[in-house]
Amino acid sequence: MIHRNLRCYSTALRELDKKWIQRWRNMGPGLNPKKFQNSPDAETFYALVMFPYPSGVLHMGHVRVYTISDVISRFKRLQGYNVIHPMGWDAFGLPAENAAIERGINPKVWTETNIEKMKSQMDSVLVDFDWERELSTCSPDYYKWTQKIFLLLYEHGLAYKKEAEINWDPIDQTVLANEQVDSNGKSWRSGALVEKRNLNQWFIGITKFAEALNKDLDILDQWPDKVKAMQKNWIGESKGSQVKFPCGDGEIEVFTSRPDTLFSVQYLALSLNHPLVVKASENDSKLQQFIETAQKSPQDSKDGYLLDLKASLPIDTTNNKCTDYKIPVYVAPYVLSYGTGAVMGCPAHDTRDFEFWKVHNPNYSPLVTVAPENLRDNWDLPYTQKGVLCDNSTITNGVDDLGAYKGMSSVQAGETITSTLESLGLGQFKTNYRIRDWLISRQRYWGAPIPMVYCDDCGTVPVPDKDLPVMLPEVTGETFSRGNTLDKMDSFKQTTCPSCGGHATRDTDTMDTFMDSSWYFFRYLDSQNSEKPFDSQKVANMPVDMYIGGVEHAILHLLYSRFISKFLGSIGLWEGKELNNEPIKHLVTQGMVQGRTFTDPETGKFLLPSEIDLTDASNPKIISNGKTPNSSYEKMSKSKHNGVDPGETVKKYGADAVRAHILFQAPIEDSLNWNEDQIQGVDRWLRRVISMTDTLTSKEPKGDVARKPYEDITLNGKHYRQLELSDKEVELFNEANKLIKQIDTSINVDLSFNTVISDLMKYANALNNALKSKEPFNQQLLLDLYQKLLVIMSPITPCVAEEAWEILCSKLGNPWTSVLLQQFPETKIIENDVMNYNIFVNGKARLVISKHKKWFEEDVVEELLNHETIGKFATKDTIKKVIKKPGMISLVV
Ligand code: ANZ
Ligand code: ZN
Repeated sequence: MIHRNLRCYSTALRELDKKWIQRWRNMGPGLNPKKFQNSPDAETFYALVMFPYPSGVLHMGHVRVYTISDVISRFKRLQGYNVIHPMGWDAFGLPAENAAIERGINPKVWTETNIEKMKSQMDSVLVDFDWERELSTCSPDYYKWTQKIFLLLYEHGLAYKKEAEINWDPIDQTVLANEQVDSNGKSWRSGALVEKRNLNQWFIGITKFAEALNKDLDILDQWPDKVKAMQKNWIGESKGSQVKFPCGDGEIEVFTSRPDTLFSVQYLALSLNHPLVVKASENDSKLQQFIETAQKSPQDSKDGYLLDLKASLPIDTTNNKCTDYKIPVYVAPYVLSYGTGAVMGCPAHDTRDFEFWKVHNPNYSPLVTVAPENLRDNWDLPYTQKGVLCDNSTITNGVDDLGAYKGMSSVQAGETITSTLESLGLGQFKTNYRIRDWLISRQRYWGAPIPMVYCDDCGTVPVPDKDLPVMLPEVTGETFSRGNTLDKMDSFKQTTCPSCGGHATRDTDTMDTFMDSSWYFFRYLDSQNSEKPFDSQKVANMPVDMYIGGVEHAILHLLYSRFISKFLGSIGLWEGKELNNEPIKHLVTQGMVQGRTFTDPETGKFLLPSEIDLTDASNPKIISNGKTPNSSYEKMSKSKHNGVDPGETVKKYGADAVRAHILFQAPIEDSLNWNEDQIQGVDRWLRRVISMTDTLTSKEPKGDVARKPYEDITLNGKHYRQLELSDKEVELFNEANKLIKQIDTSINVDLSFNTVISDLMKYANALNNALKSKEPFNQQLLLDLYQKLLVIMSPITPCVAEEAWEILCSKLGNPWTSVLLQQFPETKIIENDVMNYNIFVNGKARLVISKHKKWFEEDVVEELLNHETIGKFATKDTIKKVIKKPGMISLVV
């Protein structure tokens, strides 16, 4: 009798984990809750959790997010859905390659070992994934299809090669990702000052989808606003005009969001790689020097280099001194290479332009052409708001004469100016996007090879489908040295041209790992397909119903996933019309797990837990000197000594308690401050729930209590015709049902699991009080409510629920079937149906009895005549008339 051992509960709860993991695993297919499916035509719920990088260690952040998705999945299954809850591995990437370089381990072996470790750690927290759908992005039968998707992009003109700037580490002779360059512009590994180099790289044309990616954020009504705002900002839609400034024989085209400021232009600025700059630098060594320095060092927005070029305004207003004014042209690193790579400088109306102008032309004041409508109010330069077009007659430093434009509002002027430009062939309305095409080439070994070959005769040739995948060659630790590993492996690099059969070389770069993760949620639905990435029929359950993961992926991963899904939809690989080919209906971002962090108040050094005396948790002391350390909650990390090992915690308290604790501590979007003291409360609750089986089954059913009649009720699927409940019982029944209803809402509407746990605790308390109460409670009712409690707890604390369920079954002599196979209980509230009836005989009140409120509709006379009090005043023969109303029966004799 395991539950008796629960006095020493932490050991016993841990034993429950082992017992049930074993039992569930060994159950036959029909009964096995892990394999359970609701009826085949039940609705499907696709619960997706961001797949991890297989680092080999599961941290508390993982445990939190998997617990959330697991609990949601289990609830959905209880509520009749067929749930898809897959897991896989985002297995390409740098750490594996670094392990190979540092320790000579084969990245593949390293990755596979880590996957096995993490899988068993996931098991130990009872997370129930569909392992038959498992995928790993580094396995050839996955990356074959990543390569195929690349080729599809290429076929549709959405993959192209272009020279691009990369971060080059001159010591390690390798390309670095932006994240590997620190804030001082140095390599994270070698410490070398990182250089910019131009390499021929593959780009994916995400900008062609910019408009849709921006617009469709509006239909994602179940995404956090915060995430949508970040995506919007990243895409950076800007409505404005494209304007051509005549310059020499040609024109310089700029994009501006403020065409109304055209007449305030005092200079133009070009990006470092603008074609005119490239041309000018050919015989200008000073300019070359300027460009080189600007590329190396972090960019100062006030840097500039004056070119030997003059431009003029494209529109001539009468007597406008601007047209005489020859506009200087600068090269300025603050102008980025997106849009047209050129900016019109309006010192009076733009802060950056104002600062730039002050440095380069301190003697010329900014030229004002837009001013607030009410000039009497104070206003400063730069005046960056919209307003009214004004000239010198109204403001100092204004333009001499704005002609017809004078007095127009910014909006009106912007439209008029752009239309005029359009008629002159010197401009147009334009929507611009800040997002740039996606550079996917990585000079790295551990990634999916880019399936392209280069032939002297045929040029760039895609690898034909029949030759996919382009396999990563096997390596040993020694294969790695400085530079690009694949580029140095001739066996890989040298190949034959698929088109002419002559000699060719392979592309030796691999793809950005965001390519791997941009489509994995499709593959889960058809993970064994050896013919194509996935079958359109098989992915009918897309879009994903709920996607749970970290907010750190709010921009890139989610944007790339949305883009690739839209692309795959646009070429008919799947049917996602319902949501404009958006892959994710509901996005949930979970908060961080933070650990208690101690630092020395004098040195600021992070202290080890072993250096702190926590006898009084609210008043910690540094053991060595008795001083009070600074204490805070911060993101768990090794360097801060504030991490908590999930394995240890599960060993100590059992997985159920850890899961419930995690959910209980904070709403899922908030950060969770890990405070183990509070697991005790959860433990007590779980212990109490199991121990209730004792009282429930040992108590003699108390009969013979005066009960009030009650209509039929259905409990736990069983129908009780004559169950009679006392007021207290109705109260308990109603409380339990209200809580169930509330829990249902918390799960399905609010996603508020901390309140689910507190409601379950309230429920258990109410039941426990009833069990302990002197007043008798109907045994059947208590059993039913208890069973419902276990069913609702089972998604969160499966072992405790299953254990109690089994004990109950055995004590009641019922055969056991897993609690995990039950259904979420229906709820019902019993209205208080009982009321007092006044019984009158010939107008005199003779009796008060409590009856069902509909009792008066029945044939009450016979029952009344049999009552000893009424029987004294009336008999069958003397009755003349009966008046029946709710609460009142009047007999006239
Ligand atoms: C003149 C002007 C006057 C501007 C003014 C703004 C205010 P958003 O809407 O954020 O995209 N710009 C255009 N291309 C650029 C580039 N390649 N690199 C850096 N800056 C660039 O911003 C659009 C504005 O950013 C444009 O409008 C342009 O400056 C600048 F009172 O033109 B504006
Ligand atoms: Zn060829």
